[in-house]
Amino acid sequence: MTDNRQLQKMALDFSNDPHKRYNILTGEWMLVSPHRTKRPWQGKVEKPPVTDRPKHDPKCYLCPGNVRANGTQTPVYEATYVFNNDFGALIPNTSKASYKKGLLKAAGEKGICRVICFSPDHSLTLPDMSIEAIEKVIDLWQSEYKELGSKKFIKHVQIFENKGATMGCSNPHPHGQIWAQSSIPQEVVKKSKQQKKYWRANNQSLLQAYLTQELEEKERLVCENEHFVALVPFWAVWPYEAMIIPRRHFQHIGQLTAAEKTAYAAILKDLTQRFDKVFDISFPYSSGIHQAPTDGKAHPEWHFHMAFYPPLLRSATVKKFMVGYEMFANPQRDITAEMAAAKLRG
Ligand code: H2U
Repeated sequence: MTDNRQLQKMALDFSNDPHKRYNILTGEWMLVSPHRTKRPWQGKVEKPPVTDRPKHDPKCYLCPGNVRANGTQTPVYEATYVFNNDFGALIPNTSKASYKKGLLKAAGEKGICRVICFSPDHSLTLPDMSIEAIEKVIDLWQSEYKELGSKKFIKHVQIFENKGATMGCSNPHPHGQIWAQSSIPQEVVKKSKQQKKYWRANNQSLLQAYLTQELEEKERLVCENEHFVALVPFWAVWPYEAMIIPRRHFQHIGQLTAAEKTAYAAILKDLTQRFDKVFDISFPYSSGIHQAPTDGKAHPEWHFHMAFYPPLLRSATVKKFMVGYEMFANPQRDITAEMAAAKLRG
């Protein structure tokens, strides 16, 4: 047998061989190049300056009692506070007309954008907050999903958080956003399609089956409690990408039991605390909740989950950029999902 044929017969070594991995939720492939972690340059390990933030910043528009850009006064709220984004990317009163001319297509998009303050305390981030305080954030996510989702023209409610200046976040006050819109955005369309296909063929949720396999294999698990598991998905593209999956199959945040709500708050705290320990800084990320669209249809295939995409790679100051090959071909990563999970577990 030639050397080449012998190589082809050998099993894949995830920790050394360049390989592709399949994302079961989107149906897309990504590239893993673990051998590159052995290259001599491992990046800087400097700590950025420690930023001590006051509990109340008179210049912060999200702090209780302060004034927003449009002159509205933020009330003296005690736990959470939500308001319509003054510069929303989507607005409710706009044309829904569609446009088609030759090959060119466009369509009006209606929506509502909101900003959610997680806490009146300017100095905190989610991992610093108590489980009880995080539960109040979940309460608000639930009521917003319900209220916005019940509007006839809203087909999808995207709840997310951009944390840290590295992620383009404009204000360190603990906050997240909601963009609700009149069509289903494309990441959700992809995930709906993949989950539906699996549900129809197996009468089981795709993520339920995936979670069962990950709980057996263990190497990508980060932390878990009675109702939720946090893991680095097999197909993760961001260095410390993670996903929170409920053990029970339910479609949306409105279906959490009281015990599940507490467990969800606890795992949010646990995972985000682990992130902060990776490089000993407040870890930047974008996180988002993926759940059933609010288009009035039943979505038995949907399995609620939350994804975290943190950009930091080698240190507090070395960030991964999705550029070059990743813009023109596929996402790619060097450290494997298994290495990242081991670091987050540790
Ligand atoms: P980020 O910091 O996550 O980008 O979000 C803050 C949002 O707050 C941003 O979308 C809004 C911005 O439009 N905002 C207001 O609604 N009112 C203000 O007075 C300032 C910022």
